[in-house]
Amino acid sequence: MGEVGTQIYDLATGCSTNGYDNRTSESVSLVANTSYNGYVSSQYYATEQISIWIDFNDNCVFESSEQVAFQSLNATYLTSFVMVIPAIGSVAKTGIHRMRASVAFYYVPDACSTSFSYGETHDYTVNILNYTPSIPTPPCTAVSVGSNGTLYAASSGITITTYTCKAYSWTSPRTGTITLTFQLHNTPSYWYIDDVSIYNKGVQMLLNGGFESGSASPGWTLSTPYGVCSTPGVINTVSPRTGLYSLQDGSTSCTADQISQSFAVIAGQTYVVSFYIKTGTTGSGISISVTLS
Ligand SMILES: [Ca+2]
Ligand SMILES: [Ca+2]
Repeated sequence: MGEVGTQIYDLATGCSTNGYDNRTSESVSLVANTSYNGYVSSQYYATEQISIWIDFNDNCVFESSEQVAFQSLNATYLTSFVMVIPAIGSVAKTGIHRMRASVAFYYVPDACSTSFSYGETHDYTVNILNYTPSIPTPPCTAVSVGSNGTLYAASSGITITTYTCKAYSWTSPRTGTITLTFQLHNTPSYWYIDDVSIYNKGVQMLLNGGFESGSASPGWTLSTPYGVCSTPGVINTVSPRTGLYSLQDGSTSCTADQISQSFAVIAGQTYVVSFYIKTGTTGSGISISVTLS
C-alpha cells in the first residue's frame, strides 16, 4: 500500500518460467524515510523467506544496502512484512527505480543468486517521493510521553461528559509493527470515541480514524480480551463528534473490551496521537486505558 492511492496488489500469480517474472508494469509510490506494511504469500507450505530490494542508484545491481525488507513466511498464509524506505541520502534516491522481491525455500534470498533450488523473483517499479509535507498541528496540545507506551489511563474521577481532545507525542523505541489499543469499561453508561489520528511527520498512519466507513473495517479490530462483555463496542450513529459515526462502547460485566489498530513504525521517529473521548455519565464504574505496544 503506497501513497496517493497507489498500491501493488498482485496475488495468485502462479509459477513463472525459470522462477523469474518481470512485473515492472506494476508500480507504487513510496515516501522516503517512511515504513510501510505489506503482505505476501508463496502459496506453499514449506519454510520460505522473502527479501525485497530497491535499486536506488539504478546500477542494475541490488546491493545489500538497498535491501528494504526481509521476512520469514508463514506457510500458505498471507504474512505481513514491514518495508523501511531509508531517508534520501547516501542510499535512497528519489524517482523511478526497479524493486525486486525474491522468495526462496530454505535459503536467505539473494537478489541475483541461483544457489537456491526453489523460489521465485518478481521485479516491480517504485517511485520514491521526498515531499516534506507540512506537519499537521494536533487539535490540542500534545503531551510528550517519550517512548512510554501508556498514553492515558484512568479509573476514577473521570468527568469528561462532552467530547474532549487528548493528544500525545510518542517516540518509537523500535522498528516494526505497533498497535494502538483502547481498553474501555463503562457502567452504567457508554464511552464515545471519534476522530482518532496518528501522524508521523505529515503521513496519517491510521485508517478509518473517524469511523466514517460505518464499521470497524477498514483498520480497527474490536475484541474482548477479558471474556464476554455486555454491550461491547460498536460503530454507530448515536453520538458522533464529526461525520455520521463514532465508537460507542458500554462494556460491563468484564474488566474491559477493546478496539485496536496496528501500523508500521521506525525506531526514533515521533508519532503524534490524538483522539476525542467522552463518557455518557460520571461515576465509579468507568475506566479507560490507551496504549501503544
Ligand atoms: Ca543498486
Ligand atoms: Ca466520526
